[in-house]
Amino acid sequence: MKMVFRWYGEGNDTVSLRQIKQIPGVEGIVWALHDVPAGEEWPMDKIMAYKEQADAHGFHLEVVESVNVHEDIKLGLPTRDVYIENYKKTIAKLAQVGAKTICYNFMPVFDWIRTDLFRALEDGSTAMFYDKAQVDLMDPEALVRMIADNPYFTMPGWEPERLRRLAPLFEAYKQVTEQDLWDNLQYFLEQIIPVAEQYDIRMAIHPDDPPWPIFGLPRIMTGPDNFRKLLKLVDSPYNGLTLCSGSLGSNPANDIPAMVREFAGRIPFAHIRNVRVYENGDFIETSHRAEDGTVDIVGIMRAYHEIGFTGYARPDHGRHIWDEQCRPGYGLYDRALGIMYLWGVWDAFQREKKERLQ
Ligand code: DNO
Repeated sequence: MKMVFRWYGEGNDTVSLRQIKQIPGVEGIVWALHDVPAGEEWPMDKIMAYKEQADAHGFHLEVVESVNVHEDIKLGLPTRDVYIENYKKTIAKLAQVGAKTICYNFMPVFDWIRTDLFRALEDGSTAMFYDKAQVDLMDPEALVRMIADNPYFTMPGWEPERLRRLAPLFEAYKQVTEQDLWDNLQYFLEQIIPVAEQYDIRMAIHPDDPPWPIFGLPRIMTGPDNFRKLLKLVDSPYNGLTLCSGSLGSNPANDIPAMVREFAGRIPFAHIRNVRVYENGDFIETSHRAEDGTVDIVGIMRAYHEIGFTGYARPDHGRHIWDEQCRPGYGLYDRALGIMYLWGVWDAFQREKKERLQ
C-alpha cells in the first residue's frame, strides 16, 4: 500500500507540503490543476510548477485526482470528440511527470454533494452531513436558484464552471437515460484506455457520492453490479476503480471488503474513510476509526492486506477538529489521524503475517 495525501496546491489549500511531509509514511501528493476547466488540455508549465514543488519536498506526482470529464462527453454530444482529444493530450503530458493513476468520475452535473458542510458532532468537532429527505424532496430548479443566489456555494473539487452551467445542463440531461450514460462512458473509455495503456497510466473511476440517483439525474457508479459492468466495458487493467469506502459506505448494502476481494487487481487507488449512516438514510462523516461509523474500516484493511494491495491509498474527508480552519473535509489534523489509524491496522496485519511465516 502506497500512502498519498490530497493537496489542492499553493494558495489554494490551508495545508502546506511541509506539514504533509511530517505525516508518517506519505510518499506522494494527490493533485490536479483545479483552475483548468473540464475539457481543456492541461498546460505543461502549470504541470511543471507542481512538479517543482513536489520535488522540493520529495513527493511524487503519481496520482492525479481528478482530470474531470467534460459534460458534453457524459451527454454524448457531437462536440465530445474535441474534449476527448484534449483528455488524451493531457494523459500524455501527465506521463512526463510520472503519473501512474488518473482518478475521474462520471457523475452528471454534480460531483459529490452534502447538505451541511459543518454539522456539529457530539465531541465538539464538525463534519459534513447529508440529509437524504432534503435532497430527495428538493426540486432541481429550486436548487439551481439557491446556488445562483449564493455566490459562496461550492464544493471542494467541483469546477466552478459546473455551477455556471447548471440550468442548461439540467435541461440537456432530461433526454439522457441511464443506458445513454453507460453508452457515453463506453465511448469515452474505448478511446481513452488505449492511450492510458500506451502511457502506462491507470484510469480509476470514482463511485458516485452518494451512490444513488439525485435530482432525477442518472447515476451509474453505485455498487458491485455496476463495477462488474464497467470493468467489462473495456476489459483492460488500465480500466479500473477508485474504491471509495465513504462514498460506497453511505449505502449500507454495499459490502466493501467483498468488493476489495472481488475487484483486486483493478483497484489502482483506494479512498479510505468512514461515515455513520442513520436509519432514515442520512449520513455524517466521522473519524476513520471503525467504531465511530458504520463502515467496517478494519475489515476493509484486512481485505486490502489479504489481496496484497500495492496500489495507492489516501485518507479521505475528515472532521474539522482542534479549531482548524480548512476546506470542508480536507483539513490536516483529522486526515493525519486517519493515516495513523490506517497504518496502525495495516502494520498489525503485516506483523501478524510475518510471524505466521516464521
Ligand atoms: C471529494 C472527492 C471527489 C472526487 C471526485 C473524483 O472529496 O472524493 O470530488 O475527487 O469525484 O473525480
